[in-house]
Amino acid sequence: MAEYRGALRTGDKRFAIVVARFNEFITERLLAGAREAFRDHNLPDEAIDVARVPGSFELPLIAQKLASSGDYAAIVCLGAVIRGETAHFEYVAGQAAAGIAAVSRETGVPVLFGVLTTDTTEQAVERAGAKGDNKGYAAACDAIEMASLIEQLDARHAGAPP
Ligand code: INI
Repeated sequence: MAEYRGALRTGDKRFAIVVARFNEFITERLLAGAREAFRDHNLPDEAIDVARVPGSFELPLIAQKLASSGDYAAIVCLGAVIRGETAHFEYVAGQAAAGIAAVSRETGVPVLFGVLTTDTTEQAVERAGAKGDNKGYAAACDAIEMASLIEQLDARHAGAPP
């Protein structure tokens, strides 16, 4: 029996972050958290590209463009959808989640869902705090783990008989 587990090692991989400008005071904190997580795992700033989109609804399209470039080991999507602010919360949050999941499956590149979906602004602020309480930090760590797992599975597959 073989068991695979992604390691929190970045190596010479490149990562991309797509961040929504809507609720920018929250998403900038998520972005800072994601950058910090990559830095904590020895990834140089030059190995990270950041793309900004208007809102969470636009995250999947740009994630797809970046993922299909083949340049990145994983993509981190960051956004904040707050129920109190919109009657179409379900549409924005639902499409962001479904779109991000679809991009990941279609491209085979891990695309992480670092999108807060909360009832209130206060809840969003809480989840954009320091390290362990920052969903951007967590999503970047998950991106490193998933990229490593994919790398291991690809290496095993490459060595297997056809
Ligand atoms: N986008 C968000 O990221 N968060 C929100 O809370 C939000 N609200 O409240 O509407 C939101 N709307 C914008 C949406 O993501 C698109 O950018 C817009 O509809 C244009 O397509």
